[in-house]
Formats: sequence, C-alpha cells, structure tokens
Amino acid sequence: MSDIETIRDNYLAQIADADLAALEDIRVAALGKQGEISLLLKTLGKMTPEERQSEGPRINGARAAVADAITLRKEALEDAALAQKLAGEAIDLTLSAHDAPRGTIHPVSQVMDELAEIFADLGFAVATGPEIEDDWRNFTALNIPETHPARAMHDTFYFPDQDEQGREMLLRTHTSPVQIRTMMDVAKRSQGAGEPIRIIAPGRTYRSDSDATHTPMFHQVEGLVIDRDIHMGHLKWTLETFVRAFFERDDIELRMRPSYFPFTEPSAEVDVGFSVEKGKRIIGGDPYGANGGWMEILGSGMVHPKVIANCGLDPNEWQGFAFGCGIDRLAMLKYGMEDLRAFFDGDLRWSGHYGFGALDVPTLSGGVGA
Ligand code: 2NM
Repeated sequence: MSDIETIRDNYLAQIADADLAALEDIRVAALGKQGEISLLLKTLGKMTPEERQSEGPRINGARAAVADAITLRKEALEDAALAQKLAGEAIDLTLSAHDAPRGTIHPVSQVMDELAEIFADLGFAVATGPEIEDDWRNFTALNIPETHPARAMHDTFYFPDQDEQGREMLLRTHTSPVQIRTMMDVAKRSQGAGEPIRIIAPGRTYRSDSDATHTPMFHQVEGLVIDRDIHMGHLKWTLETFVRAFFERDDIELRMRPSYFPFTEPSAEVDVGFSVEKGKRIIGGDPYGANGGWMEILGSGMVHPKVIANCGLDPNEWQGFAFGCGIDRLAMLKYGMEDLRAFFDGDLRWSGHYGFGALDVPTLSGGVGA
C-alpha cells in the first residue's frame, strides 16, 4: 500500500495547477465511488481495532484535505473567471453619450401660437370645440342647405350612428361649429340679450380629400366678431393688420373679391399681394411690378342674419364678420415648405431643414429664431 501522505500530497499538487475540468477528474479519481482514497477508507472495516485507530485519522485526514483543496481551488477558479468576465464587460464612462434626438415645435403649432398672439393684441380670445360634431352645428346652423355639395358623402366623414337627438354625427369639416357654439353660449348666458364676441377658432378639420395639396385632416383658423354696427371696414382692417403682423411686413396689400358662402352676406375672397425679390416670390411688395400678383389666402364676409338668428341672437341688433383660412397653407407660405404631405410625416430632418430647432424658443409673433 502506498503511503497515505504521499497519495494526499500527490493529489494536492495536481489540484494546485488544475483547471475546472481537471478538478472534476481529480475528484472522481480520489473521492469518487471507486476513488483511490474512497477505496482506502473501505479497508478500515477489515482492520484490527488497533490498526483502525492509527490508520483511520490518517485516511480521513487525507480525504478531508483533498476535498477542502478541491473546494478552495474551484472557488478560486470561479472567482477568477467572473473577474475576467466583468473586466471584459466594463463600461467606459469617459465616452461621451449619443445625443438623444430632440423634438422640435411643429410648424402648424408654431403658426397657431403666432395667430393666438397676434389676435390677442386685437382683443380676440381663442375658442375651441369638439372635432366630432353633429350636422346641425356643422351645416344647418350655418345656412348650408341639405343639397349643398359640401354635405355629400365624398366630402364629409360621417359616423354610422346618429346621436340621441337623431342628428347625423361627423368629423367637423371646418371650425365654424365653434363659432356657432360660442354664439349660442352667449345667447343662453345673456338670455337672448347678446353681448359682443371676438374669437378665433383654430384647430383640426376633416374632409375626404387626399392629393398633393389636400390631406384628409388639415388645420383651419376662423375668426368671428359680433357687435353693434360692425361693417366690412372693420373686417378689412382686421385682416390687413393680421396679415402684416403674421408675415412681418408693412407693405402687404389686400384685395377683396366678391364671392359666395352660404353663411356670409356679402362674402369676399381675400388675396394678398406678392412680388419677386432676388428671384424669390415673397408676400408683400408691389403686386403690380414685374412677376408680381395676387394670391388667395382667406375667405370672409358679414355673418348671414339667418346664422345669427339660428344661434338665438337678434340680427337686427347684432352684426359681425367672420373669416377662415388654412393654417397649413399659412405655414407653407411663411416658412417656405413646398410639400403639404411632409407636414404629417414626423421627420425631424424636415423640421430642422426649415429652421425649426429644439433650442429655438419660439417668440410667438416673431416666428422661428427671431
Ligand atoms: C370662412 C369664410 C367666411 C365663417 C362664418 C362663420 C360663422 F359661424 F360665424 F357663421 N364662421 N366662419 C366663415 C366665413 C368662414 O372660411 C373660408
């Protein structure tokens, strides 16, 4: 029989250099069922009590020494492996981080802010209302007859069900129902007596129309003034003042052409004069000069007496004017965008290209970066 201490030291030496796989082989060879030290332990049973007393502690001591050495070596190897793995995965905190993409104000929101600011200076409040309306507020109250083409299915998005009052429900085709609601609220609050109104109603509007210059959802602003003795002169001055403030030029001419809307009488389409400066078309300047001309931007008129009466106000006491225009188009004209559809793509390169940056704090009436 080999000397037990020699066997033990032989295993301890192997364990000291073993990797994890070799360690398992050593454990089986020494301490497994048929292991060298396990077999030695079995010989104890056949020994005399005297032999057992002297050999037992030596063999058990060798078994414990080898088992402890395996455990310690295994822990050391696992710790080293973990340390190496962590070192490989270390994050270098001195590297600068990627810039998170920052949003920009949308040109439509920017223009809505500018409109609110400009009209606030003229004493107008901002009024809003629901985008889902009934056909009475969207059409009937506005003196738009049942036969008017704007009511046809191809223009208006109707809902399949009527409301509790049996009215057709639809996505508003203009923001005029906000004016209707405002006039009705005033009539109710004053018990029919009436009071002056000055509001603009900006917001989303919907028509079943889609091509390069039309999107099914678009943005409108409409304005309404109701008071005693309001006339077309007030309308023209208000629109002139608005357009000059919005485009930031004092030399913008307005031209009003007779037109027709069911909800105004008389009605006028409003053009702004443009001219060409340094090869670029700009709003303002001399519309009668070379390459100058007129561009339609607004519809307007004196609110039809029937509309005022439909809202519960006395048209013999209260008159007013109203106007409407597309916000998307205003934004394109002011900031130079050419494709309407890009307004709804959400591409930050597009807004950045036209000067809308996250760090520009919009100055309401001053435009971007002013
Ligand atoms: C326009 C053109 C002309 C308008 C009229 C009204 C109301 F409710 F007061 F009758 N709101 N908006 C109006 C008038 C809108 O848009 C081209």
